[in-house]
Amino acid sequence: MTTEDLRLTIAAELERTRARTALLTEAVDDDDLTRQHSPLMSPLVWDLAHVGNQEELWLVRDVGGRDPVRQDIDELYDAFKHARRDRPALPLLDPLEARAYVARVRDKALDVLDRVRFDPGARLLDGGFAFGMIVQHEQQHDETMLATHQLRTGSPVLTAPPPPAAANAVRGEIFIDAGGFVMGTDTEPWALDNERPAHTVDLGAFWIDAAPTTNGQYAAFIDAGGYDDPRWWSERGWAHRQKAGLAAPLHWIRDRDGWLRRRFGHVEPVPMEEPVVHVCYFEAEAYAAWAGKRLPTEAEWEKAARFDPATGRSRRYPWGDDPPGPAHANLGQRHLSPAPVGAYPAGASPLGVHQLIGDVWEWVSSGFEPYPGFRAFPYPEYSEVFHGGDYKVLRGGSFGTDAAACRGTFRNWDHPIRRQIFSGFRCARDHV
Ligand code: AVJ
Ligand code: FE
Repeated sequence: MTTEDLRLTIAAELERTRARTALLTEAVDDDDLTRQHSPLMSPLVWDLAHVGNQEELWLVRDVGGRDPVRQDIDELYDAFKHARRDRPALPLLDPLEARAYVARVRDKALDVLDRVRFDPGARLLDGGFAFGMIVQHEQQHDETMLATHQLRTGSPVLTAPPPPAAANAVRGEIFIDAGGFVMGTDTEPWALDNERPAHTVDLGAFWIDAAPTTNGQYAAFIDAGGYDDPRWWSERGWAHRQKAGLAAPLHWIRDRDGWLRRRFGHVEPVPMEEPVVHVCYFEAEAYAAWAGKRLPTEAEWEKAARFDPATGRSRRYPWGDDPPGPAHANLGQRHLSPAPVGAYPAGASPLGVHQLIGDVWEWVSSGFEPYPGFRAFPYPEYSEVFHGGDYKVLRGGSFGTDAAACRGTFRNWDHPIRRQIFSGFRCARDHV
């Protein structure tokens, strides 16, 4: 790509991303923007100004070397200074001020983009990385804001066409033979520090489900008394299940003749062919044990998603190296729910594993730890400070994840009790 093409690509990505942010923050009134919809989430107006503040810090001040726009508010929008539950009480910018602030920062960032030289010697700019990082950061907060929308009560404000139907439901397991594969990347230009470096991992043979666990399968676990049987739960999982009173995925409602769910303000029957969403790690782990299986490790998940047995290469995505299109995966808030299993045959891996990318984030059994040779870049607060903490990895992105923030190598993480995120899972088992 020429420098001019890179500039145009970045400008288009920044603009496309800001349109999503605008949609999520203009769909509700000022009261909904400034109130807290859950103690787990920031007020939407905090996410909005925080996105602008990160853009100011990295693109305007660091890359551009420009004077600060609003240095006085850095502290308010530093995620490490104030817990989410405390953010509504801060003297935040109001919606009008926040919108003006992010627009002012964007003007300056675009001016920096016009003049910047993408010197391959400057690691922060190589391949446009700093801009890519800021695009991904905003998209990640957009997904967080979408989760806040899901927690908001009241009538629906977001609309999108339903996801595609499945011509053939996908069932069963896929065998992945023993052998090494390359995990992580050195070449993906916008890959974040935790996806690097590429390294070979040797794995034994295993089986992995061809599709994520569906609502129907999960409902069978509930019907079988899975939530009341400590045999299926880890010790921590059972303690949490008891304390939190877990009995079904978040947003499910028991009805006389089945299950309903609340989805972005709509109440509807739970679609049994869709991947289950809004379950925590402990619920995923319990379901897998009940099914006589286990969760895949992070390496197993990535091998299933990227390894091409014909070439021995690791692909960027299950379907190949092309960026995600609408036929490959349910990404980018194009739809406001996961799609039924089998809805994306064009997105399957060479071995026939479906819907690894998009639909639901998939809990894996691994904790969030650095790859061998990891180096924090460009700042330890993105990944490094979370290593060794109480976090489980999630892979593959959800219907609310943008393609810019999703790859075969992309790593997300959260506390094992969290389920307000768009989290589901698929099962695996040893080959015996
Ligand atoms: C990688 C999704 C866990 O949302 O906390 C946003 C991404 N980092 N701002 C998060 C992130 C800084 C992060 N996750
Ligand atoms: Fe952030």
